[in-house]
Amino acid sequence: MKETVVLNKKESQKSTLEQFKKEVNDGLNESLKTLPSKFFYDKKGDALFVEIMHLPEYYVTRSEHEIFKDKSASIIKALALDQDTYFELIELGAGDGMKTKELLQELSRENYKFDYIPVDISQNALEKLEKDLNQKMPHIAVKTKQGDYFEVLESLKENQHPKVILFLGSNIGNMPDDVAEVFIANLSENLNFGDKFFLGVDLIKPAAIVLPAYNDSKGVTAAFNLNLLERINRELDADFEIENFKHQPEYDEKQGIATSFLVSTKEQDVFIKKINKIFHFAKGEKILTEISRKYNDKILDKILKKTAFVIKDRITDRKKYFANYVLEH
Ligand code: AVI
Repeated sequence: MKETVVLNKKESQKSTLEQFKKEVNDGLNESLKTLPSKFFYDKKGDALFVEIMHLPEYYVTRSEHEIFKDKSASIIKALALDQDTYFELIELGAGDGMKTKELLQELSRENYKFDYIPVDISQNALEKLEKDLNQKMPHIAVKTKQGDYFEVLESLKENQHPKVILFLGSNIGNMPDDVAEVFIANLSENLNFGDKFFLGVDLIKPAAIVLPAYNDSKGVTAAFNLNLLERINRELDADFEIENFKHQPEYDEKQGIATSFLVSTKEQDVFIKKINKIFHFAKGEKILTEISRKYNDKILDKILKKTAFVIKDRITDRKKYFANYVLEH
C-alpha cells in the first residue's frame, strides 16, 4: 500500500517535470518569449509571494482583507444565505486562509450551518491550514480537498447542498480574458442552480498606484520574477545568468492590464540541458512572465456574458481599490 503511494508521487513528480519542460520550451519558442506565471510558485516562490503580500506597495491583499475584516456581515447578507439550510463554503486555492477566517468567524457567530472546504493543489498548504483552523476555530468543520479545482467540484456536484465558491486575491487576473471566460464557464457547469460564486478582483486604477505594487522598493517582486529563471536552472539544468536579466513591469491604464517582463540586458545564449536546446536572446529582448488584469463592472460583465453567471452584488474596500463580486448561477 505504502509503495503504491510512493510510486504515485514519483509518477506525478515526473509528469509535473514533463509539463514544466514542455511549457518552458513552447513559451521560449514564441515570437514574444513567454513563461507561464503558474511556475512562480515553487518553495522559494511561495515564500517570496508571502513577502509580497505584506509589502506596503502591494495594496491588493490588504484591500481585500479590509473587506473581509470590516464587512463580513455585508458579505453574508449579499450572499443571501439561509440560516437554517446547510451549505458548503468551497474555497479554490485557499493558501493560508487569512481573509476567509474573518468570514468563518462571522458565519459561526451567526449560527450558520456549513462545512468549509478548502481546495488546493498543495497537500502541504492544506494540512497547515487545517491544523491552524482546528486550533483557532475548533467548532468549524473543515474538509480539505487536494487536487484539481474542477475534479473536486465535479465530485461535489452530485450532492444537492447549496454551494458558495470563493476565488479570492484577484487570482482570476492572472488569466487572459478568454481563459478566464472558459474557467468561469467550467465552474458554472459544475454548479447547480442558485449556487453562488464570490469572486475577488483588483479594480482599475491609476498607474501611479498599480506600478509600484509590481515594482516594490525592496526588490521582492523582482526576485519573485527572477526566481522563475533560477527554477529553470535548478530543475531543467539551464545556465541562465540571472544578473543578465532585469525585471520590468508595465501597465496599460486604459485597458487595465499590468504585465511583467524579464528583459535580457545583453545579447546572449542560454542552454537548457533537459530540453537539449540553446535559446538566443537579443539585447533588450523581453520574456513575458505574467499578466495581472484589473477590472470594472463592464469588463467583468463582458467575461460573464458567455457563462451562466450574472452579477448580483459587489462589495468594495474604503478606497475602492478592490471588489468582491457576488455572482449568481
Ligand atoms: C497571485 N496574483 C493575483 C498576484 C498578482 O497581483 O497578479 C501575483 C503577483 N505577481 C507579482 N506580485 C504579485
